[in-house]
Amino acid sequence: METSATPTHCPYCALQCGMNLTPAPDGTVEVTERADFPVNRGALCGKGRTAPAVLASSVRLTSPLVREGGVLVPATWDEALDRIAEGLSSIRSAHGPDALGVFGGGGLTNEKAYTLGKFARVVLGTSQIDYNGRFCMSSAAAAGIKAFGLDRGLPFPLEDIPKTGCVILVGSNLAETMPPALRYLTELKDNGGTLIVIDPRRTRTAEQADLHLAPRPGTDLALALGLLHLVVAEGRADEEYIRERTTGWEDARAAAMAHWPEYVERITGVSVPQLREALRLFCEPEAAMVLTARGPEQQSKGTDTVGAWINLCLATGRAGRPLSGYGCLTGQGNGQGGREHGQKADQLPGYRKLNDPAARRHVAEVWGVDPDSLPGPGRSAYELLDALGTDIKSLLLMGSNPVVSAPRAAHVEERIKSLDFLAVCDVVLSETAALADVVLPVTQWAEETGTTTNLEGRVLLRRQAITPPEGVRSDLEVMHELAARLGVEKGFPTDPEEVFEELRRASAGGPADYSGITYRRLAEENGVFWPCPTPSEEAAGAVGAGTEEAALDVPHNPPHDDGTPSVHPGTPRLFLDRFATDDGRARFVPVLHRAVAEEPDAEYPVLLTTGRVVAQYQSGAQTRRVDELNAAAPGPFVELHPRLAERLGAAEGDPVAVVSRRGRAVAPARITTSIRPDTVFMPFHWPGEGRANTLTNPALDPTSRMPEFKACAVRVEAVEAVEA
Ligand SMILES: Nc1nc2c(c(=O)[nH]1)N[C@H]1C(S)=C(S)[C@@H](COP(=O)(O)OP(=O)(O)OC[C@H]3O[C@@H](n4cnc5c(=O)[nH]c(N)nc54)[C@H](O)[C@@H]3O)O[C@H]1N2
Ligand SMILES: Nc1nc2c(c(=O)[nH]1)N[C@H]1C(S)=C(S)[C@@H](COP(=O)(O)OP(=O)(O)OC[C@H]3O[C@@H](n4cnc5c(=O)[nH]c(N)nc54)[C@H](O)[C@@H]3O)O[C@H]1N2
Ligand code: SF4
Ligand SMILES: [Mo]
Repeated sequence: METSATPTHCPYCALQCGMNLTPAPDGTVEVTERADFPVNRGALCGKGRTAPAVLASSVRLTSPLVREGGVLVPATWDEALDRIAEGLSSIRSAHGPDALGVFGGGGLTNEKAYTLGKFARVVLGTSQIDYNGRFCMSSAAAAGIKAFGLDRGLPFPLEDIPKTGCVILVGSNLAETMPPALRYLTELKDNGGTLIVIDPRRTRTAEQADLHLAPRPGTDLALALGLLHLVVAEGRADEEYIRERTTGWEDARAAAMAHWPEYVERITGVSVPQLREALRLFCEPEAAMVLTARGPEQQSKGTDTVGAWINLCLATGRAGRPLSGYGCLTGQGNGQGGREHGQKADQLPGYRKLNDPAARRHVAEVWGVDPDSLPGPGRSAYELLDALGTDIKSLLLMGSNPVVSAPRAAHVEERIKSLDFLAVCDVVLSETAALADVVLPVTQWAEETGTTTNLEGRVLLRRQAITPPEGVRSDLEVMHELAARLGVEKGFPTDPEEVFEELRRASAGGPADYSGITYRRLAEENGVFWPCPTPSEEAAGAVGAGTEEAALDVPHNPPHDDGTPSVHPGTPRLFLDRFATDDGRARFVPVLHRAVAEEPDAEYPVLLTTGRVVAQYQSGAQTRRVDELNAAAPGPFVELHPRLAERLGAAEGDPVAVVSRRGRAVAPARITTSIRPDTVFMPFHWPGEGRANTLTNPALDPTSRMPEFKACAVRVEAVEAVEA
């Protein structure tokens, strides 16, 4: 294993680019092109290319740490694990299981996410578990379930994009957040298709567009409704499709009719001719797609906003047809799989609902526990973080850095500090780990095997390429050891493939059915799209048909003599025959525009929106440890329009303060005409004075519980004026 190239995948974003890793004699690891993986065909962004830098033991944790006299000091694994087990049991005895919080991450492999959910429910008995994916694609997930009966980010592979006629990209800066995927949009244009980008900023992605619409942040819902109004007014609705494949059109149509183009122009700042042009480009070709990312989703009305874009697709017959559809560009490495297997507050593996009695029975049987012993749904991510130090007394954190990434971060930081006990598993001493009572150093991507599910719903095998440094253990080993110390000796294997075999059974018959997938298939087929049930289950046409044990005993068989496959091929394209609703029809959801939770006023006259830059990843815990990436993106900044800068008297590079009702952040000004004059933008990758999340508003979407990361009211000040 240590000498030849190992084909594997990047640790970072949901594209999960393929790469080869080769260990060098000096202990470093070389990344080389892996051309056989179709999603990126060898291309990588700078983060993926430099990812091995974070494997070096000089930048990471290699010993457990425990807090002694206020400071973190090295400890043995036994000391550290004992301390966590004691901390959690004493809190549970005093306050009950729901005093134990658990917070996971969409970067964790399927095996880890599955085990974490099981650990919370079976070992701790707590309902108080959620994860950072709530901050990511949860609004799109909620809208997808409402409309289609199923949430898989993209219902088609990326390779379909260049073949469609028009793509509307809503609030995605793909050129910076998934650079190798830009190729699909370039090919679309080369093939004669058109690209429409909707973003308040003229981003590198918007520069590629045939048409760029720059709405005010937080007004995408009105924009989509205005387009739907025009669909009706211009007679562009596909009546036959609406009749045959959907329900609920009348109500959705009536709601849209209240959104006149001129009214929408006033709300969004996008002119009526631009709206008409966008609709023409979308409707003229035979096929078209709408893709959303965090821009429209991270809003306190994100679910309705995505619902409005789906309505547009349904009204024009552009869903569940070849080369047409709505898709969400999921973000984290395992952003898709991480939301399917039970680290979400209301969820059991296989994308089952925790409050569904049949789901509880099925999963409890796989886990060998009484269904009644499983707790009910808990709180959403922000609500959980907000409750720390009140009824939640301890937190076990794996795969997130909320001190930097949570909304209203100063408050969240203060809540975390008020805990009786905090345990963090991480590869580096993140800003959140630095606050812990116990820190456990864990293995990462190249040092362990596991599966992830990329933004297309393609389940992938990440292979171990190198031996981990001495002193670290895997997250699975941590949960195994803690379970044993808390009295659960069985059911927490440390071998990822063994966990995956159990996950197959737990997911069998659920919406995200992985039961027909094996490690062997993943290796041989370069990924398999879910749902992938076992053939017998499919033949029976029912979920959970037959005894699962027997049904799952599928070797990697060659096709039958008549050529039919003996294993399910997986499902690259969803909904072509029917949607995943009871009646097989997609549901229109009637939605009306509403304002952002915090409208600008005299005191806070400007809108702040937040997002990413190409060279840093998320809270920066990993990428801020890579010299090359820091050179490219050394720190935070405030992007603002020359007119706003002039009013402040701020020149390029001058420190400016951005102040919201939650707090104040200071960062250098970056002056550009590419942003609306009424809006400022900050990336959220840094802690400290320039932390964007000091400012953000935790107003939550009523359905998805997504915070409003993309719009809050602020004022911008020249720093001298304040300090003087
Ligand atoms: N370099 C890098 N790549 C990443 C990540 C990273 O941290 N760094 N993170 C990964 C993850 S987890 C995710 S979720 C994805 C996110 O990927 P994206 O969604 O592409 O990233 P963002 O920069 O958060 O937001 C995209 C765009 O939304 C725009 N926007 C802001 N407000 C609004 C609005 O109200 N409406 C509209 N329409 N647009 C708006 C912003 O100007 C921004 O250009 O990226 C993944 N890839
Ligand atoms: N203002 C603003 N805030 C945002 C967003 C925004 O657009 N604007 N976007 C939101 C979104 S979409 C997301 S996804 C979140 C992401 O924000 P976070 O949840 O903070 O995500 P990361 O920074 O990726 O944190 C992952 C942590 O887990 C560690 N880690 C990596 N691999 C492993 C592993 O295998 N095991 C363990 N135990 N640890 C590991 C990393 O070192 C890091 O400390 O931020 C959200 N916050
Ligand atoms: S685009 Fe995403 S998956 Fe690909 S190399 Fe960059 S961070 Fe890694
Ligand atoms: Mo994300």
